[in-house]
Amino acid sequence: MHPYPPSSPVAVPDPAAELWQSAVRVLDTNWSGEHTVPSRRLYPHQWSWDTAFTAVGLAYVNPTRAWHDLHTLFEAQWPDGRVPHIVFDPATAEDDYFPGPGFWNLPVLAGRPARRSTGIVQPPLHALAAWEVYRHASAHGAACAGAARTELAWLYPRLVRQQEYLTERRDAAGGGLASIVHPWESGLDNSPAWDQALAGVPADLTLLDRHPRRDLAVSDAAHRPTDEDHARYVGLILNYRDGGYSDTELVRRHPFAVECPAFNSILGVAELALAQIAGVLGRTGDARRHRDRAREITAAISRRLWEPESRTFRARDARTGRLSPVRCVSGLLPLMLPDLPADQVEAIMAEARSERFGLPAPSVDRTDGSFDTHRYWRGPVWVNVNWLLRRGMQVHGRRGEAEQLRRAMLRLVHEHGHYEYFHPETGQGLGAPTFSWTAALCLDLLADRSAPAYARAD
Ligand code: 2M8
Repeated sequence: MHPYPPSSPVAVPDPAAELWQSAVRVLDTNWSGEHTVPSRRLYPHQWSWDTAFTAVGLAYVNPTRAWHDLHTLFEAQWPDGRVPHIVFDPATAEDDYFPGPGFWNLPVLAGRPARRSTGIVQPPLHALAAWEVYRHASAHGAACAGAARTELAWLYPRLVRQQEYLTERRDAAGGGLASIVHPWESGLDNSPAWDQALAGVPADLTLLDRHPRRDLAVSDAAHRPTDEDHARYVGLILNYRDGGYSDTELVRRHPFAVECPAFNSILGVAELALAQIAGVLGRTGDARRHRDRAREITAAISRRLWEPESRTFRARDARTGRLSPVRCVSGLLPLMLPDLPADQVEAIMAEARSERFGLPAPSVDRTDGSFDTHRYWRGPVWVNVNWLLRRGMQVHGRRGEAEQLRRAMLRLVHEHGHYEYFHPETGQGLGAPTFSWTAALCLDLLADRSAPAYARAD
């Protein structure tokens, strides 16, 4: 075991104290000895965007561990800049999680990191997380700020390479946005936002005989993706893997390439966080360049992912140019971008308050035929995306709704526990019961520091 002591209890007033302490216990339980896992049974390795969300909460109770988690993730960064969506724990058996390291069968690349990983990515939330951990440390005196600045200096060039990989190699359609090559890259795995694009991907069920599902051994099948979708997921990995994880000519060579509004909004927010980090590191020119990039990404989202008839943001199939017909929570997340045109900000706020969503927002429009109260990203409420939505409300000065959402999330977790996701009508906890990002973000919501309202880039 790594020698970190358990996180120190922090005195906070009731009734928040009970919730705070339970969140800290979840984070301690999910410490593997080398990194934080999302949950012990279902997800026994280190996940990419989970690491970022978890760091935001660890900043309050164990900042050393927050930096350590970011380090272990970025130590597995590929030479081309991609940060893998899972870094495998060598102490965990191959068949404890599917698809494990053997299945990914990484190519030998010059300078490839020693740790075994997957070859796909997840939303690049790490610059924002690093900025939040630094911001917290810098409020605790010069010594803390100095140590945190050293961490930022180590991470900064790696975070920049992560952005370059996504903006250069993943711009499959050439329109200025990154494409995901697998639904898992969105983090919103089985969202109906991918159904139209996935319809063209063969669902070869014989793949499941050769590669049995592991998730169904530890969770309810009614909550997880269907076998058909799972077979498509496996087939997509095989195609990408057998192409050497190359991103050249993706649209021609790979059957799934989609521009997700949430993924690209996070890409834009990462540039704004990098601008702040560059400022702390005294890199004024770089800070300006990051702000320009954020503005360009925002403009591309506004232009390419906006569906004018419904006045909503949708996922766009990079191969066909078609927008997804389903309204999903991912379409609300461009709100995080401070330079989003006012008209689109208003439309997102109206959508979030409407009967289709409401606060906290379910993962899918409640009135859509694909809405499913139990199945993972096809209806349930997730704390992480609502936390991002709340940041968007803060960025645009929507204090009333941001506070309403904060209270709704805390009530959900207080009443039901630190679950992975929640029934969108009853609030019942679903999925893994002691889930890291729910606990970590709960700490941030309890502390309720006002998020930095990134100034409009000028
Ligand atoms: C879920 O995804 C993994 C695959 O990456 C899975 O279903 O096995 C998603 O909720 C994803 O967003 C999350 O990062 C991961 C670990 O919590 O679980």
